[in-house]
Amino acid sequence: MQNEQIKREEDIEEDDTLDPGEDFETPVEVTGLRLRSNDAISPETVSEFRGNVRTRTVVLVGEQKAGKTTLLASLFGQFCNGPVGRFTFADSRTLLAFSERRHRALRKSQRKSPSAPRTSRGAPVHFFHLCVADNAGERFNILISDRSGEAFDAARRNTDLLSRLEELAMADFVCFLLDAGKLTNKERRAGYKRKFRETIKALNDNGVLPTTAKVEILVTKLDKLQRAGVDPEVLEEVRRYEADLRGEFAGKVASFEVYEVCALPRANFATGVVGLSEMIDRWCLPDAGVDPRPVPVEDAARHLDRLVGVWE
Ligand SMILES: Nc1nc2c(ncn2[C@@H]2O[C@H](COP(=O)(O)OP(=O)(O)O)[C@@H](O)[C@H]2O)c(=O)[nH]1
Ligand SMILES: [Mg+2]
Repeated sequence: MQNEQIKREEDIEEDDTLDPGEDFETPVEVTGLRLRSNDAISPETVSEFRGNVRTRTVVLVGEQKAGKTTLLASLFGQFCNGPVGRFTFADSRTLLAFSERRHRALRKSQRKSPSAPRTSRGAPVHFFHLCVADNAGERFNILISDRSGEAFDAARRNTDLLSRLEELAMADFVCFLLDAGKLTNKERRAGYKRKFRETIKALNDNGVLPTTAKVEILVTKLDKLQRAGVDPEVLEEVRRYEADLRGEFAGKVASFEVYEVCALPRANFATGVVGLSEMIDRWCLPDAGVDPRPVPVEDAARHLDRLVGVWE
């Protein structure tokens, strides 16, 4: 009897939050309990999820170890600590997945420093859900995709594989993570810069970036540029490269901007966490309004078409 009442209360509570679909729940027959798995959202269920609620979709693109998983873990971590800019945490359908990534990003592992788990090569894309609320209580739902960097690398070299990056078709924002640490290495940076540019080019030239998607270059691991002993020439090199990218792609996509971020400033704590609240601000920015009124036709032949001009 008491159990029934608890269950009814749970159902009521669930009704006014997002419906993630049946697939998110561990089957009752397996556990005997109705518990939500809260794991990251799989590609099969994401469109149903997007159908249920107005959502912004952010696709993180970056080679392995660029810092994709750490970025989303750190973003979640910031919301655990309190408001981030003008937003507070409201809900997440992937709490457990977020918490796990955050825990691993911070945990002291056998390595000398903490790190996020490697997103495995064969693993499909997964989505993390974050719902935030602004001061007026308005809620914004964001889905952030994470997948192995090797998949992007393979698609850059073999464009037949581009169609497998199914998350891109849903993207409102495509964020390319540029690892600032790699730009400090004089021997390797030319190759890295070329590959980074080629990835954007492959995605754009082959039409897999939606025409409305905003492209963001996120220069990650800013702390590595700001630690003691970094040659000031490196900073100039980064600025030059940013300008080159802007020159090449700004006219080709809906919007192209470069932002600096630091998700886990372990190379220089003085850098602090940088750019995450601005990032959330951009991702939640309302779309520019679209005027749905018909446009008058000049010298229209039909009376019907002239009406729009008369009403103006
Ligand atoms: N110094 C520094 N290291 C970072 C930062 N973000 C991520 N990392 C490190 O970069 C490595 C790769 O990060 P990860 O998130 O796993 O990259 P992913 O493969 O793109 O998901 C890990 O060892 C992280 O600790 C950062 O802002 N600063
Ligand atoms: Mg990863």
